[in-house]
Amino acid sequence: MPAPDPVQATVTAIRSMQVRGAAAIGIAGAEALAHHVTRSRGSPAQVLAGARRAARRLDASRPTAVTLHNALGWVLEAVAAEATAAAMKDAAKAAARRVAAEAEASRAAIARHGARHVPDGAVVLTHCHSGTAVAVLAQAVADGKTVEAIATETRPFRQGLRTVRELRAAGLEVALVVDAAVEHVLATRDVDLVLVGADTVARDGTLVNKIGTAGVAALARLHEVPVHSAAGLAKFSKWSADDVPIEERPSAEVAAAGEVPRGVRVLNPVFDRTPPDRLDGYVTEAGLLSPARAVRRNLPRLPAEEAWG
Ligand code: RI2
Repeated sequence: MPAPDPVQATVTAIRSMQVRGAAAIGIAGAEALAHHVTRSRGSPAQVLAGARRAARRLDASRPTAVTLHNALGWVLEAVAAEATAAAMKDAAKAAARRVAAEAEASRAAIARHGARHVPDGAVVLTHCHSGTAVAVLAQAVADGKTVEAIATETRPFRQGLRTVRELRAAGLEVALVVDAAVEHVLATRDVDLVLVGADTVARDGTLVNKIGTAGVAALARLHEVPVHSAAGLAKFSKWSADDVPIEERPSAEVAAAGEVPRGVRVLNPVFDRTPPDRLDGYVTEAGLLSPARAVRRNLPRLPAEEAWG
């Protein structure tokens, strides 16, 4: 029996949301690409061409989160810089290891910086599941603070259930609310901070994140509650906000067959765009920065598009 194709296995895992969360998708993509390169045969030109084809297949599996595109770009850059097939294979493996190590270091740095902006006794509203935002809140508790989190359910995939499990295990007081309760929560509770993750930060500082984020941020502005997004280098992108593709997932995630009458379309856009003027800042590896400063700092560090050929 032929060995399973590592690229197809990862594409399937990402498409089916077995692997989800922007950072995790990037790490999985880089590993699959490196695995593919180590198995490829032929001349250096053939290895590079095969790597680019595999990278394009992986890249299409979740179009919105730029972490995948960036991670694949870093591996391609490393492969393209070598002159022999053997060196390309070593470089791909090393680059994938670097992507994973940097993602871990990035999360730890963001947790340290972000926790400083979570006051003792704070009530923090969060949306969807972001491993990075969870790390910030867990760090605040590890620093000795008492923190209460209110997490949205996040229809239709209900990532909020994972958020409440992880936050509770980290020692926070936790409440779960349906997405439609956000305004009521902001109107009736002293919420100190809205903290979310990021899938992509566009070059004008627009945050592309789980569907509903833009509305949560608008309501937070109305109630004068600061909004932070936890976003490390791998989340930044040279794309303009309008060029960030918004993934549409299967309608069955929203309504099962037969639940709506024939002729009714069920739309399932899973991300939206929050303009930078609705954000107080990005918590990055360098601390809490305004959207403009965060972009200025991170844009020059992104992989060059030329690596894609
Ligand atoms: P971390 C998630 O998307 C959420 O939108 C979350 O804010 C983002 O990834 C970042 O997650 P999905 O994969 O990288 O659940 O902080 O659609 O873990």
